[in-house]
Amino acid sequence: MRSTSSFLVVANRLPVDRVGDREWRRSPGGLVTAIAPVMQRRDGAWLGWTGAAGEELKPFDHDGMHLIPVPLSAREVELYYEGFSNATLWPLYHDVVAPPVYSRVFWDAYRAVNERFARAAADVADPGAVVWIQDYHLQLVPMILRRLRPDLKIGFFLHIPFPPIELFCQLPWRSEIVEGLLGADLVGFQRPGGASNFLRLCRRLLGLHTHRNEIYVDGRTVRVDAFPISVDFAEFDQLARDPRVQDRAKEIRAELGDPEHVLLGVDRLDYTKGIGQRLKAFGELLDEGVITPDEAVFVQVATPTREGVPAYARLRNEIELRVGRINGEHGMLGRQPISYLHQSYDREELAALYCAADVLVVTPLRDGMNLVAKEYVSCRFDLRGALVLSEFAGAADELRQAFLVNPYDIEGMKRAMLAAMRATPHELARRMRSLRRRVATHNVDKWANDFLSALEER
Ligand code: GDG
Repeated sequence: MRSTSSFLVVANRLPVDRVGDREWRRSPGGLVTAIAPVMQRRDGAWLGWTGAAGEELKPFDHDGMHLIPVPLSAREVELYYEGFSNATLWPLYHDVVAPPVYSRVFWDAYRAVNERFARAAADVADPGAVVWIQDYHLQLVPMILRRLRPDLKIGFFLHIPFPPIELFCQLPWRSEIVEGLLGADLVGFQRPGGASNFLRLCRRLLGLHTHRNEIYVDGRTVRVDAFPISVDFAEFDQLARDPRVQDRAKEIRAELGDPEHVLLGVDRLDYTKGIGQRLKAFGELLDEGVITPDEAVFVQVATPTREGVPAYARLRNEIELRVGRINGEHGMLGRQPISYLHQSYDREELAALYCAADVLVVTPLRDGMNLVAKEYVSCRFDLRGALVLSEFAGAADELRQAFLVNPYDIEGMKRAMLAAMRATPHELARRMRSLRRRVATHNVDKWANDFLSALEER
């Protein structure tokens, strides 16, 4: 087996999930789909955690990818992953929509784990290799790795928003994080706003000199830019055209009682996603009699996530209380206005749900991009279906023909849901055609190629 590689991806998780005790399956999702071909072409390797605490595995090959496990103890999962990553950085970077926890114990674990990832990468990178580090879990890796291996080309991409300086500066370890990121040659963000927040922070907090989208630090320049991530348009388009998926979509509508309008939400059960706000808006439309439960049904898939973090357990209770109230007040025997599913589904079922839905409601309070919105658009080859989309999702920069909403404005959301339900087929087709053009030409391959070409130009 190879011991070094010329292309490395470093991410919190390996791109595989366990099936049974010994088998692995490639994780669903665009990131793996986009990067796998590059890995195969360049004989690359992927470093990350397997998802099981305390597990120490040797490197292995799966599905044409060379995978290098980085171990985490149960305590590190609690402090670095659930703690600093998901109870500190996640809320801080999402506009502080939940209060971030600032804990020195979390921070110490975050630093130690970042050091381990950096050392693991340094050990397996060929001279001059390209290393692509992913996301908020690993923001210290670029600088640690640069100190160990100044010969490498290092790129970093942040999948979540980068907050304005006024919020970021709450973080007791703000300078360390910024210095960590500055170890990269290229730092990529989802939106131009994230890139400019970071540039401003470098000037104001560290007094660095910047020119356009470059930062001068220790005799090097670091380039900062926006690279909006996307989905595999062709794959979703093809999946949606599959007669089995189309049949299943019809079946779903029948199971829901063939209402006039099916509204759909698909999210991890996360407090940034605005699930409560959209259900409140839908509930008020029912309360006011503007829509009836015969006419419109809301399907909310809320995939279980981060259940070890207390804020997520609280959110689950709040959402389930709200669903219970609305269904209790407006349901009938055997018919409920909200179908709430705290489960995850395979891709075919997800595509069938997208095809069955007249309106996809995506209302995050803040979201790096939101791939669900782009997946829905990719599935609607029939040019039907409306997208209600929060202006606080990165996707709103590109998907201008959606029904754009402010998720804090409940009246505005009610109006947008109604407008989406009542739009003429002609208007829906016009909007969907334009949305599809954008996603088809800006798919996940383009994202990966744009980032890697920019990195290699350095
Ligand atoms: C982060 C950023 C950014 C969901 N339920 C099921 C399922 N999913 C899949 C969706 C979609 C993915 O999970 C969710 O992606 P999002 O982009 O919507 O949101 P995050 O998980 O928060 O992702 C986000 C993204 O990173 C990429 O950079 O866009 O802003 O927060 O692909 O389809 N997939 C399956 N079953 C489910 O039940 N198979």
